[in-house]
Amino acid sequence: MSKTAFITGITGQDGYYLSKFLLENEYIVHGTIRRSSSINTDRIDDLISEYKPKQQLILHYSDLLDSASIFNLINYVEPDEVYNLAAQSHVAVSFQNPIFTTQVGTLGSTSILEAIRRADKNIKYYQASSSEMYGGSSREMLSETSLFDPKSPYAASKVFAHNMTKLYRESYDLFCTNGILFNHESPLRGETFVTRKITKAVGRIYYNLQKNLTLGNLEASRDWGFAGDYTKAMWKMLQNSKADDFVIATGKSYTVKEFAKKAFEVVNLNWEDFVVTDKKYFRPNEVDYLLGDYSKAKKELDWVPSTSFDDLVKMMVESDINNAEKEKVLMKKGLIKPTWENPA
Ligand code: NAP
Ligand code: F7E
Repeated sequence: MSKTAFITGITGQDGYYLSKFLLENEYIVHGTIRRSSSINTDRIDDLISEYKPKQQLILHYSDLLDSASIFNLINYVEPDEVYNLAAQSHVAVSFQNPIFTTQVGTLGSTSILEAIRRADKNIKYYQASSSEMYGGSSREMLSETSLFDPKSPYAASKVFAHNMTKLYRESYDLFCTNGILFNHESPLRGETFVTRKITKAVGRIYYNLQKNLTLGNLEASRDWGFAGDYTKAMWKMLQNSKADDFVIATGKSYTVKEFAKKAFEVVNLNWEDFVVTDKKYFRPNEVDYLLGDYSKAKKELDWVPSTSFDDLVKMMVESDINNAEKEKVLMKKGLIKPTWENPA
């Protein structure tokens, strides 16, 4: 019999890759979308066309801050697995919207855990924890036992949700798992995260739609992997014999500068001719360096990353070259206008 998954945040980057993987593996997928004044399902439109008519993909309006809708949906859907991916996930924006970010991160996860506890203790739960929780002040390889030292409202809310997930696991014997995922990217990454901001600009600069690229701290270093690999790890965590916490990473760290250099090299351009910096993109508090040790996931889940840094950069640049080519045609026809400056 097909399993049923319930995914919050299905319209985000990870929501797309996770639901695609589950749908291809015969799951029935229920996802939550937020009501907004403009349509926000762009990333999953292809999945909707293919799987909604078969009633394999079902969408519901919900917001993590509406605990009644969470309770009602968990009871109505009766899922085997719940993946809590919803969050205000932008670290810089979390300094500007600290209350909203904290409410979604803390109350949202608690509402789901409480709904599961009351509805059915056999439901397996995945919490989207983050490498941001570590704070990144040292150069050590970070594992499940490393200490947390959050440096943003976003990271602090993730630490709370992480602890509640562990607390529900230990207090009520629920299958509650934390995936401590390091940065993961793809052609569907939000355009205000640094990797996608860079690859989008490379495409537009290549087609003369943009002159330069303004970034913040070029020295920050991240352990960047491919989102498609990481969402498979989420699923593996819920198929494991016991609930636990797992670090998912590549074990390699590169600076923002190195990412930019590599991205411009894909189209034979020199990054230094185009990249400028502006203090407005620096954060009130920075996470300097992140490097993950995924050996527990390798040993217990048989998970390893399959996409190299070079392949990830190339995949993203090539996709954004295609996007820029289409954008140029539409712009020439006057069907779209040049975009405003990237806010983050
Ligand atoms: P994303 O692209 O920003 O997607 C976030 C999703 O959450 C979107 O579907 C968004 O809906 C939804 N959402 C935001 N606020 C909500 C609310 N109040 N109620 C319900 N839904 C809400 O994030 P992602 O990169 O896919 O990341 C998925 C999860 O993993 C997030 O929790 C993130 O914090 C965490 N994480 C990400 C990374 C990474 O490198 N990508 C690493 C570690 C952890 P709209 O489309 O309507 O905005
Ligand atoms: O920044 C620096 C910035 O916004 C990476 C989220 O998915 O991963 C993500 O959080 C680094 C930072 O991602 C710009 O200061 C320089 O040091 O791409 P980012 P993030 O903050 O690491 C973690 C694991 C999550 O959990 C989060 O949800 O790049 N940087 N110049 C810049 N960053 C941005 N956004 N824009 C710049 O212009």
